[in-house]
Amino acid sequence: MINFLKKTDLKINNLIRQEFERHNEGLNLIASDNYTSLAVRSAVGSILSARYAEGYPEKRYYSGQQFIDQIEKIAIARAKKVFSANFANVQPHSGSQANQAVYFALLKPGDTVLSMKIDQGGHLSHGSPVNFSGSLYNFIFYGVDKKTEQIDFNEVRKIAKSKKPKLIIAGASSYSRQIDFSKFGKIAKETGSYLMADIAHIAGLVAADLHPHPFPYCDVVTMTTHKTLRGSRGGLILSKDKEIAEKIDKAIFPGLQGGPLQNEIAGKAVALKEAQQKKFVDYQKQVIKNAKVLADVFVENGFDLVSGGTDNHLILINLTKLGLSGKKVQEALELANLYVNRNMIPYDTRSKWETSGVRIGTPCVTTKGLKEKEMKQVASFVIRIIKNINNKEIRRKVKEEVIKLSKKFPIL
Ligand code: DSN
Repeated sequence: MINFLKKTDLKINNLIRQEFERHNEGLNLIASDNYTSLAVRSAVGSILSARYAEGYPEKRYYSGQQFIDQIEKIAIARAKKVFSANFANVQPHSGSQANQAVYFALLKPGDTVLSMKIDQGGHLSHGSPVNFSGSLYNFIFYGVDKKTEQIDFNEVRKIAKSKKPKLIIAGASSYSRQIDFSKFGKIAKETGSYLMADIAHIAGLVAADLHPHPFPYCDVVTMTTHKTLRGSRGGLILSKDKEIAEKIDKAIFPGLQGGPLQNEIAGKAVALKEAQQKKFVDYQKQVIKNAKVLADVFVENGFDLVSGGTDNHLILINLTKLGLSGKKVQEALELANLYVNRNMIPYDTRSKWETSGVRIGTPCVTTKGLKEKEMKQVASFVIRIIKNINNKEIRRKVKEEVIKLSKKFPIL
């Protein structure tokens, strides 16, 4: 495939090649990234992108959909099976559009929604004032307990009881602990609210039964398919009741989107088949083990982790006592080919741009094949850079070691 590109567009071809090499000479520790299988990539790069297919299987606007329909039906069936859902919509182009569709289906502008504070683990599309969600709906927030840095269910219940939100959102983009959907479910029942789980980050762990499932506690579940789930880029919406599922289908099309990305849907179907295999479960177990090794080594070396550790695929380092910003650490690590993202920590005193934390995740390096032994090395690379933040010689040495390690585990 790449040979066609080389002939047609050398510039783009070279940039793709360089990006490929960057992955083989570095370690991607960004918690939301992952590498799909070549099978998923083949589906995504296939002829399927040629077609418009507005509508749903058996109810399309254009002819010639017999194979497209079968692919989408398989994706739907697999999504329902993997996540024990009654209904699935596999068409959202992204996680943000999946969330948008749920709001459009269940809410009216101005309705109250209770979600996790963005700077304590929540997501932009969970009510940030600079996002459509925060401008159209009345978002109110719960946070984490100051001491445990874990979700404070007393606070969730208290706010929910006094404000009676139409929707409660359980889900986060930088939270290293298990989310107790049953507790959220109880609260939502008490207050007559809809409950939505956004499992974008943990979808792979849920699929492998290594994190509690959001059903039967939630009415609706959204996710992206390209993070821990290791599928093509896109979103997915699951629901429990027919009435809600029908509203969501209408919200996606014709409400918000036009033609679905059938190539990405095929990639989702392939990933959902892979998610039912034992080696996927083994991979997810390793993702968690690797994150725990990182957490242990950081704690042994005197680092503060938000909530003290991890139950999932990520850790959040609190840099406050080191007097460093997340931005400074992210940039120093990048110079040694170690990729992380700066992240706010609960009750952060620095801005979103600077932050007092960095988020480190294990999905990519685990897909590459790194295990506990190598994760100890990875932790020591990060620690050496942070502890010698301005030392160019140490950075040069670490970079050499990173390249050596990464090259032992090439991506496909
Ligand atoms: N950008 C994703 C993340 O890094 O968590 C969320 O959309």
